[in-house]
Parts: sequence; C-alpha cells; structure tokens
Amino acid sequence: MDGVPYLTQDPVYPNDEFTYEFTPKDAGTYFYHSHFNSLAQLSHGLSGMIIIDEKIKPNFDHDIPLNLRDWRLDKTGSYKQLLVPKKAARAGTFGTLKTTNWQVEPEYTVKPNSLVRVRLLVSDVTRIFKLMVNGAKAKIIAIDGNPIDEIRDMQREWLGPGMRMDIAILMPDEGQTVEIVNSSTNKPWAVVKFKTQGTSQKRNWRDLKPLPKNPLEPIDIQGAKIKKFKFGAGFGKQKELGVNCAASQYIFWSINNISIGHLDPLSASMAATARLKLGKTYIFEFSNVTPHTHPIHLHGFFFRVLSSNKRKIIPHWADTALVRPDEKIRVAFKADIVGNWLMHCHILEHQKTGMTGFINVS
Ligand SMILES: [Cu+2]
Repeated sequence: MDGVPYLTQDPVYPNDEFTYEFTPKDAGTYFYHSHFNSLAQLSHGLSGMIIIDEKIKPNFDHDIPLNLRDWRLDKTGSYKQLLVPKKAARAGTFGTLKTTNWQVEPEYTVKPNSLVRVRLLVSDVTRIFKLMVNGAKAKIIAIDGNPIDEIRDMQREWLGPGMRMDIAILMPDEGQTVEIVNSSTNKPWAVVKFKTQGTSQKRNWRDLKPLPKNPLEPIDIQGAKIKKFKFGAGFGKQKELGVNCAASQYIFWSINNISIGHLDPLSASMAATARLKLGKTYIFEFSNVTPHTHPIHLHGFFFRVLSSNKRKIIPHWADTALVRPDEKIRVAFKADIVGNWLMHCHILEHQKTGMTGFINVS
C-alpha cells in the first residue's frame, strides 16, 4: 500500500475514491502524502502525520506531534512559483512562511518537571532541519517510527524531508521556556516553545523506559548482495510528459546516470533501477556525488542504516537515509515483499527532476 501512481495503482481522480486497507504492524510516527503531482500537492498541504499507538501506552505526561513545514507564499498569501529551476538544481526552492502544526511559532503549555514525548516530522518538500533543544535535556527514543536500540542524548540532529524522530524531553521547573530550535541556516529560529505551568510531575530520567520494539527481524548481512546506487547530476529535458503528469520539464539529477522525474506507463521510465529476489537480503550503497544533501527514501521497507564512509553511524532502522555530499551510506534489508517499490530523493524538486527510480522484488 506504499502506493505510487502508474507503478502500483491508478491515481485517484477527482470525484473518484480509493480505500486503503491495511493492518499497521509497527507502532510509531509516520508520514502520509499524495504521490501524484507531489511537489504541488504537498506544497499546497496534502500531507500529514499518522500515529500508530503502542499496544501498551508508554508512560509520558504529554505526547506532542510536531509537523514542520514551510509554505511558499507571497505577501498577499498566494502561492509563489514552487519550482525555481536554478534552485531545483541546487538545494531546492525554499518556502517563505515557516510553520509547525500549521501555526507560526506555536507555544504549548506543559507541566513542570514532566516527561514529554515529542514526535518530529519534517513534511516540508525542501528544507533539511538541524534541530536542537534549548532549556532542557532531550533524548532520542525513535527514528522514522522505530525505537532505537539504546536511548541516547539528543545533540544537533539533521532531519530531512520525510524523516521522523521521537524525542523525550524532561521539562524544567515552573515558569520556564524550552525551545526546539532549527539551526540549519545562519538565522536559527524556534520551531516550537514549551512553557511550564501547573503541578509538578516530579519526573526524572529513570522514568524514561525504552519503547516496545517493533516486530522487525534482525538483519543477517552475511552473504548479502551489494547493490550500488549513485545519486548524481543529470541534464536535459524530460520527454513524454503525460497529460496527467504536471512534472517539471527539467532534468537536473539522476540515479545511476538515469534521470526519471515521473513515471509514465508507456515509457522507459518503467524499467526498474534494480531487480531483487524475494527473500534475499541486500546491502544498498547510496553514494552521493553531488554537492548537496539528499534524503533518500525507499518505499515498502525499513532498512537498517549500517555505516557511512564519512561519519560514525549507530545502526538503526529507517526508511529514509540522509546522504551528504561525497558520502557513501550502506543500508541493509531483506526483500520480503513482492512488488515495485519507489526509491527517490525526498526533496521533491530533486525527485521531480530526475532523482527517482524503483526496485522490483520478484
Ligand atoms: Cu535530493
């Protein structure tokens, strides 16, 4: 059900309907959005968060989802041109109005000395955040919905489009303010403020228990086949833009030297980037040969992020890997579901201008 128009299902046309029926296997914080004409549809707001509760409610005093995104508006409140070619060929076209939960600089009241679960989602189409907590200590408890093996202190954490992070914050005494700050640009700003007010909850870090594990099987990479993917530049124009496509005509990016910005059921874009055998375990090596960071997202699977040639990675489950310039990241997963699964940069202008592919499991 990780659907993509033409690849796995038809688009849902106006006045048409489609029922998604599925049983959530894994508790956690998730992102849903349209995958059709996605730059425009997500930029206009067709996206949100899905929270799947644990069977036994964890012991937090507050559970606060934060959906971070910009809106690209002019002074009258109308949408500006969403894709500026010169920018799409670089980090992407940024929005002008920064919001959290559809509000500008929201402020929430929390109880003093409470233990708060904050669910961070970057649903923006472009911006990569670098988040830190000021005024209190915070710990990371889950990444992309999945509890991490060992809870650790939150530092300054990169979070790109599509990525999620659950953190726990131990709030201070009454009358204090705690901020989550984005410091990815030279003008940092608070994406949210928490004010402490009311009865002290008298919590301490010993009250923070690991979340129950999701039913993901450990990965055995012994004998796993390595598949290499090069995320690079591309040039030219897209051909055969279908009438329903609304993709950009530009090409700026590629995967393994092939540029696909949209899937056209009648074109060569329907050739799989890689073919996998059902039941086998694979290591994907994501290699970024561009000067920009790309959040690479794979549909249908959680992969185990194993290692990087540039930085220390603590292995963890994820469905999106942030791959920095000149970085090679290795991820592993078992190809245990038949199908065509999209793999793309989650900066939507990059996706729409060439950094799209899919893997076939059969
Ligand atoms: Cu990208």
